[in-house]
Amino acid sequence: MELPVIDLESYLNLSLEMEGGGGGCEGEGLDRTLQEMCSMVSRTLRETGALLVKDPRCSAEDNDRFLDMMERYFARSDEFKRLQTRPNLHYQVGVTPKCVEIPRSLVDEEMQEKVRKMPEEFRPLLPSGPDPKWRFMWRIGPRPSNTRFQELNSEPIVPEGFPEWKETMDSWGLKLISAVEVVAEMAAIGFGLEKYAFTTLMKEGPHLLAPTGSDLQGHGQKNTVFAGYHYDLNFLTIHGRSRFPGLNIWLRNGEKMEVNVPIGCLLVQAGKELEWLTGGECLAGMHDVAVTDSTLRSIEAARIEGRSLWRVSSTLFAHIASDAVLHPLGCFAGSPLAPKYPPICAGEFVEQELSVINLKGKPA
Ligand SMILES: O=C(O)CCC(=O)C(=O)O
Ligand SMILES: [Fe+2]
Repeated sequence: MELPVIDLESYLNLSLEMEGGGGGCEGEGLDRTLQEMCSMVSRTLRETGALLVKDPRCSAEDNDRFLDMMERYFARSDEFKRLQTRPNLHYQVGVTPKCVEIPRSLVDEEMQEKVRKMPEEFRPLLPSGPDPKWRFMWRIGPRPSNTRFQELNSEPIVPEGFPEWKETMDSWGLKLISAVEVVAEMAAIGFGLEKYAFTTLMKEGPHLLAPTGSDLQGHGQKNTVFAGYHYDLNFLTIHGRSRFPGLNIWLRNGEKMEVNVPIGCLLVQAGKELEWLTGGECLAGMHDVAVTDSTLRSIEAARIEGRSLWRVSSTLFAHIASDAVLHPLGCFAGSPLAPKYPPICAGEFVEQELSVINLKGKPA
């Protein structure tokens, strides 16, 4: 099974035409096409926990510029990178060194039990320790001036020798946010909710651009797990294409699938906040990142071409605003599973999730 690619440009154009008043039969046709595209988004998220999209505002060149800078950064010495760590701020800004982040499957016994019962061909590799990947955290977008969940008051960290850092992070991060907002609108329509049901809740959310850096030179052996089996606790995660494959997702039917992101496309994944808002209609997508046969082939190609052997993901965690209340929305309020998703402030939910993996500052 291949994930379909959703063209956000068609949605943007069609909704503009609709607003322009495509009346009568033509309007109904537009309406139907738009509805079908949105149903495709919600159906794919529900069945696979993931979605491929193409957004003309997020070009392959933008992604490359971001990856080039991050490859250069992660290639610097551990000693240099450790200058950007803020353990006292729970790594909420700056770099998180390798072997600090704890994947949920390492500490969640219920999850481990489920994994053990999975058929062998789809069973993830259970991690034996923290993830050997690095990560850089950079906040994106405005935060509320008045909130019950004040983020630690810290300036963003800019590594020395990277004059383009702020502009590159902000511009790529904001582009990814615009794309994820369109997906959120389409998903809301597809799930039968009001168009802005999700995006209103995302306003001033604690969004984080949080690229990972995995050293394939030092840890390039088959089956090395860079990010142990987990779900993301935020609303929707969006990534630009990585230069090395390795991300596996688990479909709702239990099958495992390696994701192949075509050039110029973005990958979106359903997080736990989306699961909450849909009362379990759309579950948070389980995934991991490991060295697979296709990663090995890409490593070989990169070696021959003399390219960087750092696998960079341009992960952005889009969140629901901390003060907004998570609860099953609209038609999902009456679903039989709704009692599993009682109302809770998104900020409190995030704190609760982080306390399980025992890392206050980890976003997802
Ligand atoms: O490195 C990646 O491609 C994604 C890692 C991941 O799943 C995460 O950061 O939550
Ligand atoms: Fe993840």
